Amino acid sequence: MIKSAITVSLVAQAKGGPFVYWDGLAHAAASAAKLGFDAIEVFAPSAASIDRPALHALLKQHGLSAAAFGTGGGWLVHKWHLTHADPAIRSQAREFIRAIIDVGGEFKAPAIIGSMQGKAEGDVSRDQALTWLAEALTDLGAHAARHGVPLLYEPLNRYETNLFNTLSEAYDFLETLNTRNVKLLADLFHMNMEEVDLAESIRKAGHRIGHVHFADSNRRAMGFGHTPTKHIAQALMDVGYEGFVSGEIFPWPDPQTAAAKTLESFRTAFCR
Ligand code: LER
Ligand code: MN
Repeated sequence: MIKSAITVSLVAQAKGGPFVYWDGLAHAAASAAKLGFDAIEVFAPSAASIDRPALHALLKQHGLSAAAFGTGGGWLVHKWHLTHADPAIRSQAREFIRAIIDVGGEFKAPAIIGSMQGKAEGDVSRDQALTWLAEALTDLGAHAARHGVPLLYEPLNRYETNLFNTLSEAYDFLETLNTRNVKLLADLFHMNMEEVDLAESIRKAGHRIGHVHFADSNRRAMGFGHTPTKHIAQALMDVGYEGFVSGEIFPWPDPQTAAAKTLESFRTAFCR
């Protein structure tokens, strides 16, 4: 069963970014449940900032799950990432993510490595950055496995990273790791910029896809841009995808309209 999710940001520094709800976990859970979502995806400033007992209670009260936990707060708040030239910063980035994996594990939800992958710049060559990324993903992927959840690696568009921009490049890289527990996050917004054919790329990545960010071509709710939703949904169903399809989008024209449009497009595309 493919399930629906919608994002909530608890990170003040992310203001203006692609997250739907901004007014805390209680507001997000109540709003998402009212519309009929299966889950919420949480973007928090740190593991410690997540009120776990409150989140457990809210999810239970509203009949929701946690779909995933973003780790990009480590970049936005501290400017840490996994391929930074400074070993102390790389290590802080890794421990920041490890702590979010531990919180996610408690909710049976994976952590996402998106902006925390960093990029090759200055004296750091791409080869060097990829060596550090491989070490970090192997370590953190094995850590996530102890909780019985995968770790999600997200290729980003060229303006956000020069490591991997497409699913197939990232797929080949993940195949070289000493763990099978790192899955791909297919963000349809990034893919719209970088892939030749989104549905075909999804078919090729197949079983490696562990999560989907459901965004239209302009990063608004699916249905507010020109992405061919039906083809993409068909490809996900054909490869037997069973995870969450999560609206990581701008809250345009307002959060509840964006969320409602996401769910309407989700149901049209997947519930047949
Ligand atoms: C994170 O999921 C993402 O898609 C990046 O663009 C960071 O915002
Ligand atoms: Mn994303």
